[in-house]
Amino acid sequence: MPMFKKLLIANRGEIAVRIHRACREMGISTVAVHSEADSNALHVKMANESVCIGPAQAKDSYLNIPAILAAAEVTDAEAIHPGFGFLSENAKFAEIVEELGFTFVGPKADHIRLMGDKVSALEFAREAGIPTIPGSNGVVDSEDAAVKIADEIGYPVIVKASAGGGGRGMKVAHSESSLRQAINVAQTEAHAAFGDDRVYIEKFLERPRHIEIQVLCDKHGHVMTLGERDCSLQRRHQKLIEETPSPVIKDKERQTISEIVSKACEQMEYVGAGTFEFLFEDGEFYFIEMNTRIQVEHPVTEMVTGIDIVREQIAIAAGEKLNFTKKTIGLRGHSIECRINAEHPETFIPSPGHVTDYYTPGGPGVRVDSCLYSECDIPPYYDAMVAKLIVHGSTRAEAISRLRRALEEFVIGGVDTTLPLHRRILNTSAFSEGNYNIHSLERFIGGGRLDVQD
Ligand code: MV4
Repeated sequence: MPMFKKLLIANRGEIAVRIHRACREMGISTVAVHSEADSNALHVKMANESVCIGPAQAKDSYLNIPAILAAAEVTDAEAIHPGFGFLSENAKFAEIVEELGFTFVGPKADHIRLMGDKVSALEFAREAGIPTIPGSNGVVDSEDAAVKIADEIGYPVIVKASAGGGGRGMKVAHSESSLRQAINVAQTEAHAAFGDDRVYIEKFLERPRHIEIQVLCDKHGHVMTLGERDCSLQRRHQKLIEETPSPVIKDKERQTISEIVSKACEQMEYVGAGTFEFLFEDGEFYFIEMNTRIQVEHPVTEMVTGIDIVREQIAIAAGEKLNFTKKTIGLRGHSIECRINAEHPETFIPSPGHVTDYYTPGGPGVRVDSCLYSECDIPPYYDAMVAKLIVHGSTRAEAISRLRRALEEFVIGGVDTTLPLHRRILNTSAFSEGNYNIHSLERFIGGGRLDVQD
């Protein structure tokens, strides 16, 4: 299969810019799509062609499947890259794209569907030998069934919606009575939110870290694992800082879990970029979900592997073979990413509006992926993330020094941003020591310490 001549980018913001960059380096012409609110957006200015696909609200534009397909049709695009969010994990969209004769840059629709349903994802993981958290091993359909399982695994337990994921539709229960209530509330909420009331339960892990493994798989059965990312520093399931390697993962642990996910990918004949999400506690990995899209935090993996993951996604979609000699790539140095949102650094109130000044840091080991430019406007309709600052160093200590320095240089004027919060986090000894878990950031924002508490 020859490489695409033209690719449509079904997204906006920094990831649309990121995809454009990969395309240009591959000699591919790009089509941007945009809402009426994004006519002056950077991804539109950069693209070789652009098509307005509807009003500002995402449901009328970036989620408008007929409009996006029409844009691909009229511009003669051969492939569609969905980025992240929006239609990236919509199995129906992937299916229609392919039915109409375009190439979807991503996995097969069946795999998107399999992983979108958390009960089926867990069932697959268990069968493939990926470690999971003790629990119901499937749907729990009554209070009594839930109580029976909780008595076996012990409290606390967590009730999760099968159609949820990313933290939506979860309830923790510390006793039989709270579990009975949690089951009912979770089922009702899941039915209302997703039209699917199936829930399952797991032992609740109290102090885990969030560790994820990046994979790349081609259409010829080749699988590569690209190490882990530690994404434990999050607030309300929105990650703020990600790094690789994780300060707590030993080489042997990485090797073992990488081999397990690699075999699972081979077994399912997965295609494209994917991420296996784990909770990691007391030296053990527990699978929670798989993401079948490019992720926001992919650049830290690119910095330590030297692999352009977006380029590989496109090459894989075009039918090329991964041309790496090792299944598990060597990792060089350390990388950290700060997600910079246009929101107040303490209240997190969104701060859309006019950007008056914009100066990005540079120098050794510094990368900025952003959709901002001086005098641009940040529309109020979409995600608040406007820039990612990524650093690389030969050691974790060097990466931290570089990140502190780059955060000092970064100027975004006219709107509130989370830059001051990042500067504060980078000045804690807990971050320097790598001493944090999934709860640390929320405590720190509440005025407490970042350190893991016992
Ligand atoms: C858990 C858990 C503790 N124990 N499952 C939240 C998002 C979703 N992907 C899974 N999540 C969790 N599942 C068990 N059995 C704690 C969380 C969790 C979490 C996980 C990753 C990153 C941030 C988190 C914040 C709160 C709770």
